[in-house]
Amino acid sequence: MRLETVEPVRLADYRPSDYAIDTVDLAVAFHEAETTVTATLALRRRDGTPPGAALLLDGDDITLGSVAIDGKVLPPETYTAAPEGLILQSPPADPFRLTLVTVLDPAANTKLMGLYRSNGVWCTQCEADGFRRITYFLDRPDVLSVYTLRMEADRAAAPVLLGNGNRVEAGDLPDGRHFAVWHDPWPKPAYLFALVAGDLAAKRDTFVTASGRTVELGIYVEHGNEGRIDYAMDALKRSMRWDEEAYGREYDLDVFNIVAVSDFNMGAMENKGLNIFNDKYVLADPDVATDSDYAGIEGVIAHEYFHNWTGNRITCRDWFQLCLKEGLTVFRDQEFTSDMRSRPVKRIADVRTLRSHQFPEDGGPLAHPVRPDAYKEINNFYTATVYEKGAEIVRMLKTLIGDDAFRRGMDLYFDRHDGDAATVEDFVACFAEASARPLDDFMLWYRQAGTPVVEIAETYDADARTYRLAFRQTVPPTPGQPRKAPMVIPVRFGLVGSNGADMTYQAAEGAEVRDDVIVLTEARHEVVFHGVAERPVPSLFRGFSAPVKPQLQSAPSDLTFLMRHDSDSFNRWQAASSLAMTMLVAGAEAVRGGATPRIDPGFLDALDETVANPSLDPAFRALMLAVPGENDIAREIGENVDPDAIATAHRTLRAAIGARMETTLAHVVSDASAAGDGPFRPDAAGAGRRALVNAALDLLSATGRIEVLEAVERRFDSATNMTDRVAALSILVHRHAPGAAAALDRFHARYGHVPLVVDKWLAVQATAPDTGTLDRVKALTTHPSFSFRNPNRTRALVGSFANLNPTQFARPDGAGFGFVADTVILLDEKNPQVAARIVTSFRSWRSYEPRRRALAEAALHRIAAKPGLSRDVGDIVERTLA
Ligand code: B3K
Ligand code: ZN
Repeated sequence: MRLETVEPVRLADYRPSDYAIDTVDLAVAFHEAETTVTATLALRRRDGTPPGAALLLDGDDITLGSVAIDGKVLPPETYTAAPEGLILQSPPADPFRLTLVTVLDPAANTKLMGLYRSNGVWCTQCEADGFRRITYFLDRPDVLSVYTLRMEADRAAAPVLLGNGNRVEAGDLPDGRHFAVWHDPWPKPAYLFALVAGDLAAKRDTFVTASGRTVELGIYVEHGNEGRIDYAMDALKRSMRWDEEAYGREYDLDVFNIVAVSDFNMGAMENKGLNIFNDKYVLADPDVATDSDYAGIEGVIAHEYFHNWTGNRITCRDWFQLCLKEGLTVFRDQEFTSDMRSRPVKRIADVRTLRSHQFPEDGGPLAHPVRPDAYKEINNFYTATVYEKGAEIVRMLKTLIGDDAFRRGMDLYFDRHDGDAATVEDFVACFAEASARPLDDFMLWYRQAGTPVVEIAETYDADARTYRLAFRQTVPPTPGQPRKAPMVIPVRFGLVGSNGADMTYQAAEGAEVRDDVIVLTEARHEVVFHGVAERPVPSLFRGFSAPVKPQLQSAPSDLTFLMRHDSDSFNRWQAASSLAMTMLVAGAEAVRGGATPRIDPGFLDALDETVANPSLDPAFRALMLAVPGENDIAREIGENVDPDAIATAHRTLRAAIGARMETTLAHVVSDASAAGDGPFRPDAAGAGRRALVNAALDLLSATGRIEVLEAVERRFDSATNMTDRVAALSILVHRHAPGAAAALDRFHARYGHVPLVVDKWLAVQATAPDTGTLDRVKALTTHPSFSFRNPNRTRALVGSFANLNPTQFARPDGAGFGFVADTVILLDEKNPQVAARIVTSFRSWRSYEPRRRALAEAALHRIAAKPGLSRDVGDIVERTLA
């Protein structure tokens, strides 16, 4: 495919479909060799469609059996059928029933879109455009229909038959076959359709809603995983309760099922009443899952469940509005986790993710607005920008209008748009109405790509007792958007006095200043605070109140002061992070010039004091110890990047922390072992304690002392949970401990039969920062535990290598780029969506130093030149090179 020839779909061209489909009746017959689907669609002209207007249905790789209208088979000359679409030239003027028979081969469907087989289980993935791989359809989110699904299969091969909605009938058929009928009363777009047929184990439970209805819950997994469902079930029930309490949203069907499958392109899918999950986000027990796996399960279960209202009951008019459901639902799952765990720790974690995933996207060739205005391949727009920046926009709305108006706006949204396929304008209008604040200027956040930079300068006038903050914002140019207008930026702030407490002031002018929020609306503001008793230390963008890059030339002493005293935990962490970043950027520069990086002893003192402070949450202390990563430093440097110099600076700082804080870190470790493990609990407190100890060990080992590595090896063998075991393994491998190779073998011997744990084994090896890694990764592609057919395995090995091993991916000889390009070319034949994701690891290629830049560019051109490249990969490569 030559991608230049693919016409983009444009938001400006949106118009409703000519026809509506009120009901869909599907009969699916599963057989080992093939699956037949008989779809009967009740079609009707929409108002304004002239009688006889041609009907164009979407298709993708469809093998058609027959077409009938109102029960009469159509002669072939009355329609045009191709794998990618069906055209009825002159359909009946009155409502009619169109019956389509299609024949599918799910086992051959390696794209994992539409109906496919995962480890013997038939399952579906229809978002964004997979339903058209099952039958011809108006496959767009604004066509809502009521679905009834009848499935029949061999009872032995597929004792479990699940669909959306409620099960209304089931029974036996001759020849060992059986059937089930599912009906979903809620009209929905095709992307929310799902079915599952297979031999699965289940755990059942019930949930009683606030209004007293009992909902049957089921979580289905492959046999052998029955013992790993409890945590997911608990997370589901907590999510259901939380949505009632926080948003007044109750569940609306008699059953809610979750199915975990092992081959899945992304995390999970919110199909109505039948969520289908990547098993990584369901299965857990302490022996196989880490604390971050548990947190991931809790967050994704909540996210998909919350979609029942934000996504399903209110869906999107078109795919440009994707952030309407995704940004909002990410915001809701973030809030859920904050309520379940620690709010500041969750906020820091989310901001780290935003910076590591969204900022590079926003600052590179793939930058796009949270609501894009054109796309060639919609599946490439399930991005950090749509999801994470989309969530930041909702958070800013809340900060701007306040908690109460935000809640009223949400209520209004649910009330007014229930059952609709809505737009971002519909959503924002509810908040403008609820708060009586016009939000037209705020809409820019949806339209303008790029991360705003906010430069800040401060002056204190002791005689006049005034304190001035001068703000200047610029939004960098991004593809297709050379010039930008100023954005509405809420700056949550405090003026911290010398006693560490927030100071009061008498008045503020120069911008809208409300309580603890300054609202910037212009390119420049000078905000003057009157009656300020002493020069304050400014604490700005508390809680990261806007997704921007603040630039304030703070004295290091101001930052260490905030590290110690800021009442806002996020900014305590941010102060440490900013100080470390300044040192790391200068350090990388020094290394390139042949000098040694300089470490600020004041930073080490403040860090030591914080980490030694037993009154602070261990999870927070662990985050304080996590200095910015190599990719973060590269992003900050921005151009002429040399990953090796960055890695050296990074290593030097971590070794300095390990050496200076040895006593404190050793105490952290010994206190924890004195306290003993106790029974494993995957809660925030337990996870925080483990995170702190593992961060301490990691830094102690950065000094390279052999006793530390020996202690880590003992810990590896005696660990009672996967968090500690894999943390130890990673230290051993990444620090080239003498026992590393043997530890890897012992790990595989113990867990080789648990695929999700094999992923950890693959990732630890793929992220080792040494020159032998590439050969090892290549060898692992032929290991019996690895398969390119499985997206989790592929991401664990190749994705980790490309995204989390900056020096080896960007080897100066280009072999890392070359390997990833080869993999993409190979994988594109089987699974274009997964391949396209991997190509995005090249998105920052222009910021490398010239030699690596040329090598990365050549690798990209090699992918682009592959004949028959998928639209998914072609689109990413084309935009990356543009
Ligand atoms: N809505 C799905 C993502 C679908 C991705 C399609 N390529 C999962 C989620 O965001 O909840
Ligand atoms: Zn989602």
